[in-house]
Amino acid sequence: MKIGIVCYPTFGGSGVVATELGLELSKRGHEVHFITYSQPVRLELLSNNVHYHEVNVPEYPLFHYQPYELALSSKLVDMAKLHEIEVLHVHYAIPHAYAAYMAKKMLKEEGIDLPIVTTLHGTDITLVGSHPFYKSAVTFSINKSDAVTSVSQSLKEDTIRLFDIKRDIDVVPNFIDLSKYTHSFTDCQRAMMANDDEKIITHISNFRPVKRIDDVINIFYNIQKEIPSKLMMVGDGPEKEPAEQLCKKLGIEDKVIFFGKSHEIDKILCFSDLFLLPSETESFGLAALEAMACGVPVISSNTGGIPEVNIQGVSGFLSNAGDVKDMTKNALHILKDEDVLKVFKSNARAEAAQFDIHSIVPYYEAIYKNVLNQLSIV
Ligand code: GMT
Repeated sequence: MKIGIVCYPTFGGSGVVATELGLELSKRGHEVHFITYSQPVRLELLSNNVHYHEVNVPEYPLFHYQPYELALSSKLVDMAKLHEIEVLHVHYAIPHAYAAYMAKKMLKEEGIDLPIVTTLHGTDITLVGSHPFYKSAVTFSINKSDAVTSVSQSLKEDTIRLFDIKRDIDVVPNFIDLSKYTHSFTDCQRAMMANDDEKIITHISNFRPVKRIDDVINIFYNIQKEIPSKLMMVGDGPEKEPAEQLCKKLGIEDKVIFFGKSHEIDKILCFSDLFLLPSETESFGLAALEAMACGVPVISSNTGGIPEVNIQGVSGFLSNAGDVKDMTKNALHILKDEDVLKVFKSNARAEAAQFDIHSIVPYYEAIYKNVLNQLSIV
């Protein structure tokens, strides 16, 4: 199949999932065309089967807001015609599903049918999409897609609760290529980060308020009072600077390393003992899954789709968002006893195996085939 993929090319989970999906589809013999405003961060190798088309938005002083959706839908029309793209898979409803619908309509005028598959990722529904300023357009774009998927059951339920949805939503969970996370402990450069007697705790995110970064720091503050430990903070965003200030205020700045954005999260995770994800809401929690794939247990909140990934008492523990005390207690339970830690590490990896890329990607292929079959029926 010739598949177009639209996504945010940044470090966010939706862009990572879209990129990994495209790469896997190309390995399975499909021709994949990424159409985005810059090269997706995890798209390093282009090949015969993987193409990248940049969407450019010319600056014009009349516009207070440059019309990205317009440029994207024009580019989608041009690329669909030039490369005979058969299916368009858009990740993150805003504005991708909307631009895709416009492209579909324009192509229809020329006698070309282009089915649209929309994958909902989380904030496009729970935080941004349900805002009254966007809601009508998001509802319309979801209802007009030929197939809609959500990355967790919880997100599907949120979508049905928040919008007037008139069509089915298939749950296709996020996935991970386990073979990329198979470092043995000796490959890891642990000694550069911590002493042998110190535990390594890690958090990875885009440092937005929804991630509750203060909770990450406060949980670590409590842990390090009882167990020698270091905190690895990976990523960047608006809450990073306040977090650095909080570490200073608490006198733990020597124990916390802020890496910024990293292309090597697997290397950081491979020497980690515990992962913290106390988010206010999280439709799936891809970062938790990546940690688990590296054999790192997870202390998280119990919101959204996290309980579908992190299993209570097995791969880690879940608490109410904001319950720093309970999260600290659970973290100490795992970290204080080497035997307990070993069991949680092994469980985390075993749970992650359910989300192996090779089991999940065929669901998307089936959805593409289905929307193409529907075209031939009509
Ligand atoms: O977490 C973010 O703020 C980024 C956002 C995104 O769009 O990349 O993540 C969402 O999609 C990820 C991939 O499906 C999910 O793993 C995250 O849980 C989800 N974030 C939220 O729901 C807050």
